[in-house]
Amino acid sequence: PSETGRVLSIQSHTVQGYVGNKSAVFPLQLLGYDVDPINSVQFSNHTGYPTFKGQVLNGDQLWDLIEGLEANSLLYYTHLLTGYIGSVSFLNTVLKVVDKLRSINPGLTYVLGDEGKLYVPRKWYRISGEETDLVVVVPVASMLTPNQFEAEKLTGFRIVSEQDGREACNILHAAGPSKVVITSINIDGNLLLIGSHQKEKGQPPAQFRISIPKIPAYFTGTGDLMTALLLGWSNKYPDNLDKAAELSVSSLQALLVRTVNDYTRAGHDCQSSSLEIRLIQSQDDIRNPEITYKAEIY
Ligand code: PLP
Ligand code: PXL
Repeated sequence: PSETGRVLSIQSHTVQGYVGNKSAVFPLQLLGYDVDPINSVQFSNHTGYPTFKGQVLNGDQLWDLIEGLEANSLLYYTHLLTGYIGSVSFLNTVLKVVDKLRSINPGLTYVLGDEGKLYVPRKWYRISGEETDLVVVVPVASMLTPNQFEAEKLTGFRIVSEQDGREACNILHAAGPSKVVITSINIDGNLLLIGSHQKEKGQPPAQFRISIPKIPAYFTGTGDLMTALLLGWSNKYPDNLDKAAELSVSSLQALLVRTVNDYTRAGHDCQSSSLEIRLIQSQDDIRNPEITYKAEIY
C-alpha cells in the first residue's frame, strides 16, 4: 500500500506528554501523511494530572485559522480528524469546517475519534433538536472510533455482550458513518475490538472482532493514537477494515507492552497512576507493525 493523504487534525495539544494531537500527529507522519495540526487547547499536561494550566481555542479562533488557510488556497485536505470537542461554539465551527472542506474536496473523509470520555457533554446531545441522542457531528462522519462507553452514550444502548457491540455498530451506521470501530469493549474481563464496514447504505455491514489481551495498567492518549492508526491504515486498505484494525491493534499493543516494561524497569507501580505512552520509542512498531493480533470475521 502507498496511498497517503493530507490530514487536518483538530485536537488537544499538551506541552508535556501524549494525548490528542501529541499522540496522533507523529504516527500519521510516520505512516507517510502530511498532517496539519490545529490545537483545540494548549495545556501544560493532560487533565488526568492533579492540575493543569493553559488555553482553550474558541470557535471563532478556529474559524480564523480556516479563513487564513482558505485565503491562500491551502484548504485541500483528504482527511479531517477531530477528537474531544470542548465547547458548543467549537462544535458548531467544526460542523462549518466539515462543510467547507467538503466544498473543496467532496471526497473528504471525516474521522471522529474517541477520547476516553464523551465526544461532548451530555447536555449538548440534543443540540440539533432532532429526535436522536446522537451528537450532531456523527451524521457527517465517515468513520467513528468510539470505545464502549462512548458507543453506549451515542446509541443510548447498553453493551453487555458481543452481539450488543455488533448491534451498536448497526445503529451507528444508520446515523451516517460507513465505518465504525468500537476500539474496546469489556466482556467478562476480556477486551474485544469490534469493527464494522457498511459498504453500501442499507446493506448489512461486514463485521469482525479482534480479541485483545488486557494489560494491567492505565494509559492516557491510547484512544487518540488508536484513531490515528485506524485512519492511517484504513486509507491504505480502504476495503479491508479488518486488516487496518489488525495493523493498528498490533502497533498499539507493542507500544503498550514497551510502555509497561519501561515503567516497570524504572521501579514504577503501573497500576498506581496513568502512564505516558512511549510513542517516540515505538516508531518502528508504528511504521512496520508485525501482525500479532488477527481479526476474526463474523
Ligand atoms: N487500551 C487497550 C489495551 C486497547 O487495546 C485499546 C484499543 O484497542 C484502547 C485502550 C483504546 O481504547 P480506549 O478508548 O478505551 O482508551
Ligand atoms: O486523550 C484524551 C485527552 C484529550 N485532551 C486532553 C486530555 C485528554 C485526556 O486526559 O487531557 C486535554
